[in-house]
Amino acid sequence: MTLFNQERMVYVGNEKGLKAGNGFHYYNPDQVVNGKKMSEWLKFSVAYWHTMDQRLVDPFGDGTAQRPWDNIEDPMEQALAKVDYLFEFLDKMNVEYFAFHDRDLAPEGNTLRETNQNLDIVVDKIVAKMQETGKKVLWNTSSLFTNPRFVAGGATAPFADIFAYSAAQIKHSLEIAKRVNSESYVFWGGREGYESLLNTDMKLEQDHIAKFFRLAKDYANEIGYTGQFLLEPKPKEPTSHQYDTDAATTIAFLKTYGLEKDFKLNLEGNHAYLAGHTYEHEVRVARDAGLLGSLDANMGDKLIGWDIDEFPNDIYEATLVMYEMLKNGGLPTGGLNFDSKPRRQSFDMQDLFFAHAAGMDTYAAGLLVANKLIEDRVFEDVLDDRYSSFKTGIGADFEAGKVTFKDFENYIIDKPQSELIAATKSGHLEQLKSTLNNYIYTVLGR
Ligand code: XUL
Ligand code: CO
Repeated sequence: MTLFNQERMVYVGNEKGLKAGNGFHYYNPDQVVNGKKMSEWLKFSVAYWHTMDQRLVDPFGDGTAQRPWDNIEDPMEQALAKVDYLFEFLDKMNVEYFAFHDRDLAPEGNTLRETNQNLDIVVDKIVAKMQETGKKVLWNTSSLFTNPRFVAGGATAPFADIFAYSAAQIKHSLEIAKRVNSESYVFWGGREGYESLLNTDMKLEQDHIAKFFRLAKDYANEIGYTGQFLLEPKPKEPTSHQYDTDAATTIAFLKTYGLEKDFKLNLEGNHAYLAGHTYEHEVRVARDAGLLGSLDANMGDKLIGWDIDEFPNDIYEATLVMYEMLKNGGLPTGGLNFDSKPRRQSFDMQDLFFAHAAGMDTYAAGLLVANKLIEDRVFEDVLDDRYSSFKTGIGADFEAGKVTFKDFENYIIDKPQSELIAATKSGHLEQLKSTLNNYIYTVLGR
């Protein structure tokens, strides 16, 4: 069985030409960057739901892609064949990890018991393939949003039976996480939000989902599953108001309910756009809180208002996100999961291959540039200078906790405007952006 007429992807650099398609141009897995191999910094992961299951639908049209396994009529046979294709794809792409929802893997039955039985058959095969190949699961998750029973949410549903179903479904998913040794376990609250306050008890729903998360963690502890729990923020789509709107909201939720020791964040590029933030902003917020877990590496489109899950190709964004990742000391239990799909007009099987390569090269290039920026202390020196007035005088006294509002008043009250203006400095942003561009050109031009 072969997916592509393509050879296994290896690093070729740019010596044989600049046109993409014949190997990685920047992703060189064994190249050492700041003491670690690129493959250790960049734990790339293939998303089962996109790469195996997506047919490239958009909100106005059916899928355009046809996959070879679509021709297998029996749903379980098809589900089992997809596992073979996935492992071949991982091997050809030289990607070590994958990620999945429970429902990506196998068809549902009429009861949860039947559904679990279908799922377990496929998981058995996945476990065997993992042992054979050494491939790993970055994270798994559970779909509490696709089936109509989740019309009003799963863990925030106003219906106790649906809440019960959700809890039982996650229980089984955690058992799978233990079996496949997932490095993290993700919750994306697809329908955990609301459309209108007119029929929503927001406080009750949030209390419920917080208790749900606590029960999930308790069960993980009970069965000895030690992967990192992650919440994945998104501001809207499908509900108008998702409870996990952005990194800051999600951190506030975790702290409100005392869950911050057990959860970190999985941050996605396109979700940041939808929240009106840059990707690097979201990653910075999580890093500053010590809660950066993993990255769903994709990007949005400023011209389109919905979540398009585009494969990353923006070197500027990738550089700034990799800067945050390096400053975080890496992502101990996380990686870069391509929650991404080719464009609707890129429907060939080969496009799956090109799309992943584009994403991997973009982040590899971003890593190289970010590492050089840090080596040269480009932003660090700027920040040291910009905040230097807090290192001496009144600023240092304030930092040491020695200054009251009265002291500030005494200190400042007679200073003339000219001295206050003299205390400010230019931010030199254009020069700094030009420096950033120079680093991108120069590091990648080598
Ligand atoms: C949806 C999304 C999900 C999560 C996993 O926008 O990002 O695919 O990553 O449920
Ligand atoms: Co995602």
